[in-house]
Amino acid sequence: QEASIGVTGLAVMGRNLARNLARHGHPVAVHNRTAARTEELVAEFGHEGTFIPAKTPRELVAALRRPRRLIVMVKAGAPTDAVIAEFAPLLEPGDMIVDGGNAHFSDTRRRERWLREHGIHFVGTGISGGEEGALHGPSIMPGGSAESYRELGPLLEDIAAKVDGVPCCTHVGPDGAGHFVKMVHNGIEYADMQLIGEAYDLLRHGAGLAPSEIAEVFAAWNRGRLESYLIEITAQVLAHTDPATGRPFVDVVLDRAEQKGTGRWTVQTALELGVPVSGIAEAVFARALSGHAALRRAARALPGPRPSRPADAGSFADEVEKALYASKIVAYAQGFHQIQAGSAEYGWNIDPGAMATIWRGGCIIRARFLDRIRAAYAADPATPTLLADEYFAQALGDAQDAWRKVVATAAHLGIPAPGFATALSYYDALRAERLPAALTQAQRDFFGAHTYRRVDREGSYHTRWAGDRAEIAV
Ligand code: NBP
Repeated sequence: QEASIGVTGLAVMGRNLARNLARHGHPVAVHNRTAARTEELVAEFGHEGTFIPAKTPRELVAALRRPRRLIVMVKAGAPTDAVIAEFAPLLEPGDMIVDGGNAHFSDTRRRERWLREHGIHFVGTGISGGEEGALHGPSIMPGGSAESYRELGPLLEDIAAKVDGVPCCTHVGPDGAGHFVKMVHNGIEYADMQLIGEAYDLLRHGAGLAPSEIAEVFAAWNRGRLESYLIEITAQVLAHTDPATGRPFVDVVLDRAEQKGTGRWTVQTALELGVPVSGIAEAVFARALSGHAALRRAARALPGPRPSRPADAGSFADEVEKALYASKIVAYAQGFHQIQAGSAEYGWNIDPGAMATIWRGGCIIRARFLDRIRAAYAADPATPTLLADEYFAQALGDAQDAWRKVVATAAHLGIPAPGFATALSYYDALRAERLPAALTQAQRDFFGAHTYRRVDREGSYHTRWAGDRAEIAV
């Protein structure tokens, strides 16, 4: 029997994707550098569907029906290049290599270009949802040629998560578009987690609630407009007691958040594109700060404010909910701005509303909220910012008093809330009639003759600051 598709790289992700494919009735050829993993998979889960084990890349390729479809699920970076170099000579024009790892989109662009010269479709694909998603239905973001999607799409849509019967998978755009969008997805995930962390911190150390009480607050929020996977698991984590000590679990975990790099890539790319993703940046920096043990130790004795408490924990929790919702709108709006900017820069023609649609299920940032983003782009596909959408503008307007109060309270109590604060600043900066950028540009002209433009006339000007201060047109 010929396999519909092959998977090489059978660690947690590859193994679960292969099982997902087999469970959906697709005969799947499986291969791993270390053959023991292949044997384990077949021995343990062989009953779930048709697995065709392969000991070598050549055997794997021989098991595939044409055009061949091969998913590579190995560690991102050099291992991906090594695997591509191994398989490419065994493939024929028209065959497809799907890289489901977390590759940097610029690597994907390079690999796509190279394989295209050999007639092979390279489909850099973002896959979100972790281990469980891979098995039960991830959110899938394939890039590559439209032609390859015609062959691959039905298979990928079959194993993707479904929301209201709609698969969480669509063709994102050419070459690196899929991995770019997956990168921004992860960046948004960083921002969302940071905002949730700040909400928790404010309720814990601002309102003095216990983790179990905060768990209830999050569980209640999860029944409202904040309903999402991240809020749901936050409630579960906060309700959990450490079996060894009987203490709240969150209190026995070292307060040092690690990162694998996709958040950092998002910010690096945003800097290059000139897109202000301040929410994602603050989240990446907050994780970095948490890890600087010596820095934190050195600063521990710095004075803080005199202790005081928000009067009423109940109404403060409502205000924090509003601040969280508003800040989340801003963080997502910034992420979607980056997607639109990347799409314009690389000519990908990405439909941002379609991204919101495929993130509604399967992935880590899945949320009811994404339906609102989908609707906003449906109403105005070319909108420069989600904040201008009628629903979001109203939600921000309704939240703003509470949002301001929460940011002020955080400052007053000495509780860091960089995510809430930067989101509010972004909101106020976009609203502002005039920005102090006028002064910045005047300073640039003063020290570097960088020129400026005027509000009342066309053209570029320079003032002779060091001399007679006369203005000259340049
Ligand atoms: P890992 O990222 O831990 O990679 C392990 C796999 O890579 C094994 O199959 C290993 O083979 C193979 N491999 C390595 Br390492 N070097 C190789 C080489 N030179 N040649 C051939 N194979 C090589 O696995 P994972 O956690 O399943 O993730 C797979 C990909 O999916 C990664 O890119 C990851 O970033 C991405 N991803 C992961 C998650 C998640 O939740 N874990 C979610 C979304 C995306 P071996 O068995 O012989 O050592």
